[in-house]
Amino acid sequence: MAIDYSQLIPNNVDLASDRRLQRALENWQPRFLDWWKDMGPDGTNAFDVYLRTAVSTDANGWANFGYVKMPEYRWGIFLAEQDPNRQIAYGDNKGKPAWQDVPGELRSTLRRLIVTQGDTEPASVEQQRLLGKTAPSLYDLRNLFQVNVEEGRHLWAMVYLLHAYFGRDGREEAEAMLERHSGDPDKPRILGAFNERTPDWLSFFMFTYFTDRDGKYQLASLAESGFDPLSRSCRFMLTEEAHHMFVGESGVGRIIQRTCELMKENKTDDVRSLGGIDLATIQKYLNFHYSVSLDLFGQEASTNAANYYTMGVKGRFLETRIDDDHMLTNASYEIDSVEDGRIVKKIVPALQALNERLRQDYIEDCARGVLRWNRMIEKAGIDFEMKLPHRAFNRRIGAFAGLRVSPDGKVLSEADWQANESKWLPTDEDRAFVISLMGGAVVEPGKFANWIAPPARGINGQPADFEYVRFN
Ligand code: BYC
Repeated sequence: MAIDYSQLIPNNVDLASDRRLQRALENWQPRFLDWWKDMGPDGTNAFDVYLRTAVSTDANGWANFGYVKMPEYRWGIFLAEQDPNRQIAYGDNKGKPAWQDVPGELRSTLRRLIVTQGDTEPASVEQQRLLGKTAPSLYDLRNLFQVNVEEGRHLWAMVYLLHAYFGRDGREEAEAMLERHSGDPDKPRILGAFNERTPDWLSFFMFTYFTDRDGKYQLASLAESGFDPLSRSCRFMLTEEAHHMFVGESGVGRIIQRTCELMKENKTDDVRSLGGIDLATIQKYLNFHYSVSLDLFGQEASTNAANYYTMGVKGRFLETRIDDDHMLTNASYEIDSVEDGRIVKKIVPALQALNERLRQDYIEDCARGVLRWNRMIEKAGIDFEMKLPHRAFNRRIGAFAGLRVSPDGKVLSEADWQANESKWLPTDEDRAFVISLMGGAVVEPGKFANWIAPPARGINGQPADFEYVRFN
């Protein structure tokens, strides 16, 4: 399905046939652009960036690369192709045709989920606003900007749904998306991880590895929604998300590779003195970003999640591929829980455990990349293993919030936690060190900062020394 680029707002939803909706979105567009200029990548409006833009929503629609000034990026409304026979796959409405409009009784639930999803997108752009100033290469700078414009487009995807299906409430929510800001004490973003800072590139790569991966799992669950326009929006967003996780995995991998090179060449563990990031510090950043991202899945036992599923609003990861009754009324699921200050296994109704089940899918996915990083370390002949900490480590949401737990899952006294925290989570000194490595941006084509290895290949078949960003 081709995208109509002749319109002010590119789209594949025949926006021109609904003048009211078109006008409402055209009204929101300049406010979005103002927000981009104020809160988006700082000082970049004149840069020409080698970006990828969607020209159609099928698998081949992504092969379109060219130089774009970011404020001129064609943010638009792209939904995956409609399946006219699509049925709701689970819950009480299983087997009924997917809804093309919002059922009245699900209005506030759906609006809330769409707002929560939408809120994360501009939040991440705000978090990454200053990173361009310390980019380790033009290649990385371009990848950051690609991620940023696509998060902007994901906001458009949710704002379209709010405008098209939720009337005045939806329009107000769309305005509020540009009024809340990451870390703002008065009007913060909705979910915790999106109010943390992303002050350096190690944090950025960890964020795109771990937090964008929450995006993958949440979007995949919403892609199972009985509300078809939401499902179709999320399915297309998932194709964009994959690149963000690639940036994360390869970014962390390249830092590890460089660290291993420095260790081997100089026969020392003291990588910091050589201007690299030691493996122990990388592990601490991993611990932080992973645990903060685990919180994004919500409570282990959640009646909200049970209701979403029963109503047909939010499914499981790859719902239709799961071999069960897709009702779960009699099923149970084992979760970790806390009793008398101890972590214990508990069997709960499967419907209540859906957040935890999604978190489990996510954990297994996270582990695969860690395995690949460990293979690199092993290949370099270095005796160190990156590990995902226990799911109860450093949690603020859910059963483990407030409990002190070590990375290997031991419940600790407050005093033991205090005595060890600096070994497990980045300290102010660690953060200051990592930031100190990231002086000015490396802007010479083909050059890379000392603390990161070049990528295995360039973007779209271009060489590593391609001029991915022109500063003008
Ligand atoms: N922070 O029953 P529960 C992405 C609240 S990332 C603050 O577990 P539920 C991206 C919760 O709202 C994907 N509050 O709730 C990545 C509830 O409040 P009420 C984002 C939290 O609804 C990188 C209460 O605690 N998308 O796309 O089952 C870059 C009870 O909790 C948090 C989505 O999240 C938290 N972490 O689960 C860019 C999908 N967790 O009712 C983009 C949409 C829970 O007591 N959201 N609470 O007032 C959802 O599906 C659900 O809202 C959640 C929470 C899974 C987040």
